[in-house]
Amino acid sequence: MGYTIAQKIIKEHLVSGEMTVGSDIGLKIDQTLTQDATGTMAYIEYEAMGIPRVKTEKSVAYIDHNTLQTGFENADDHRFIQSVCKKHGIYFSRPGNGICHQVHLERFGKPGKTLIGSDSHTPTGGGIGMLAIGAGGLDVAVAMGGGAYYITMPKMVRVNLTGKLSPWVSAKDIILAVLRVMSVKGGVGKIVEYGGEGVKTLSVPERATITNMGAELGATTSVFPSDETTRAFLKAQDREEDYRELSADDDAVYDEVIEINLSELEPLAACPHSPDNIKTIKELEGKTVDQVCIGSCTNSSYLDMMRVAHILKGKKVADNVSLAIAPGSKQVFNMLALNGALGDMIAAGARILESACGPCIGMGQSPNSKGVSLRTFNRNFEGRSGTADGQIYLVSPETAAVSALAGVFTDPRCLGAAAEIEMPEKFLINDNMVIDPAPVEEMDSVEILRGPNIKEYPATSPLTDSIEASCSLKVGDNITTDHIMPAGAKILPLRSNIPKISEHCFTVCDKEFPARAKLLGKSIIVGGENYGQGSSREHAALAPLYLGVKAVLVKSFARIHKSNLINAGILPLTFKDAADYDKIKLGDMLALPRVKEEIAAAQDITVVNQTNGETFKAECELSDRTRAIIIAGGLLDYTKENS
Ligand code: MIC
Ligand code: SF4
Repeated sequence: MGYTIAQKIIKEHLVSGEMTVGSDIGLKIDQTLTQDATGTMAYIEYEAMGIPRVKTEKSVAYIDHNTLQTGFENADDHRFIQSVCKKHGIYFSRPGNGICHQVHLERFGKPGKTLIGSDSHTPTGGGIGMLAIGAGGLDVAVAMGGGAYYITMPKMVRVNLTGKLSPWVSAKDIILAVLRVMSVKGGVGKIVEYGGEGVKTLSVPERATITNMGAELGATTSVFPSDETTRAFLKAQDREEDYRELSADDDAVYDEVIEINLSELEPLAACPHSPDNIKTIKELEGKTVDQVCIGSCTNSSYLDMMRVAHILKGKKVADNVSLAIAPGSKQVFNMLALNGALGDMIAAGARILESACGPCIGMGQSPNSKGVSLRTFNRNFEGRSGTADGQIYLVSPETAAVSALAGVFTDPRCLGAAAEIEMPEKFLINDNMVIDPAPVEEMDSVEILRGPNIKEYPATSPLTDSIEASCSLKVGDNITTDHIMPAGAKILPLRSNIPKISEHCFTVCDKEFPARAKLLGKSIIVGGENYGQGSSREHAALAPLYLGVKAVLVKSFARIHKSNLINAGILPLTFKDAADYDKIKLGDMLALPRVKEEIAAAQDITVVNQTNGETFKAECELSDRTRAIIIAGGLLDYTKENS
């Protein structure tokens, strides 16, 4: 039996476990990336492990999220990360150099290598044939220290691309079409591999748009083959030597196959408030638009920006629209500046932003009240834009640009014949915003610069024999990490200060939650399906840990959040019978009388609702390793105990 692309990379990197679906496998990690909003905590954790120099082939720290410096906090964090990088052997990508995923694809990603990143959109690297996975900061810290990264061996999904996109239909429309088929939880426990004749018609950045938004499917990762198009991209980035051919064997076996005929696709939008709430632009045509934002790690490549500039050239943004554009990297930005495309954007009336996440993470450009905002981004969760009643639609750069000119939703196919925009044969290479680490002989003399906002990792404790705690919060299905630990300009600067950031935990759902949880001292959160979807932010586990949350009892979990809970020593429990969800109310006193014994013996967990007398069972799906982590009180304690 042949192998899929992902299975080939896994096989080459397997350090423990067996490649059978559902088994716990350990992978050797070649590269890591962090961004600043998760990075400070990841480096605090790395320091706590006491390993002098990273053991990976390449580790890069990017500053791209917290670039709005409204106080000392973010700038202090940047300096902290920069000094840690210098000391411990990590490359530092300065603020302004671009969004981590875009820059990593351009300058560092290599086909066939493994990459984990403390950001859920790390699978962008799948566009270049990497096995690139989003993880919690602590997992990334462990990998930097040379430890393996553990996942559950996923199922394999093949998306067969046939045909060729029509003019003005784009890669974004492909992934929105996949989301329409699979939904935001359809990818949980799976790797999505793209194949078929249609692959050849897509450039590397277009492939990366698709693998980036595999995160929205809940998939472990997504991957494209590495072929002549990949070679040409790497050559244009002046690193052809990094090329390696990679494709699935003809007799590779997939658990699921999805067919997408590119020729039949039309421009699509993900409507508020979920990336899988798909409509065609035709259905929305004529609806008034208030704001358009073009950029983010999904759609800010050179090709995207050139198409946008082409559409805007010689035209004017509609009076009712505010158009903001953020090129994804310094490389892209600089090329647009030199070839005149930036001038076309400015002349049309676009507001040009720095190369960073910006509006995607609520760092500025929040839309007006009830504002309709068309964004080329990847997430449109409620409130994420910074405007609680903002109506965010996710669309392609082409749809965004024509709609910005028209002032209403407009199908870009009205532009007629396709524009002649080619991938450059040579990108502009200038890595002067990447700072190298200090040579080994100088590392000891590097001083770590710690600002006053940087606080310690919250206290953990080993699992107790039993737990008695009230239900401090009851929520429904598809709770995102933006619900649990909101971001935005006000809260993001607190990412290195868990006591402070925890005051905002779950306030989107219930303003009283932080105070109530703190008062209770220990408590349990109850939720529905796909709990914790979205971001990899471990703060969504660390803030509950700080607030005394002992267990989260839900119908199902999203992958990264579940492992962040385990890393923080919080019990991830699922209802054995989903109907038992109705047997708990906010404030009920819950008891897990034999929890430690049951966890140790891999048995179901007994839950007693002492308030109404109901007793039922919950599952705690753990591997031998994660069981030991939970019993130890989290991954930091476990790592200390085992080193
Ligand atoms: C996001 O898109 O939600 C983020 C901000 O990039 C997060 C990381 C974070 O919360 O810092 C992610 O996707 O993991
Ligand atoms: Fe940044 Fe947005 Fe991409 Fe997250 S999704 S890495 S916030 S651009």
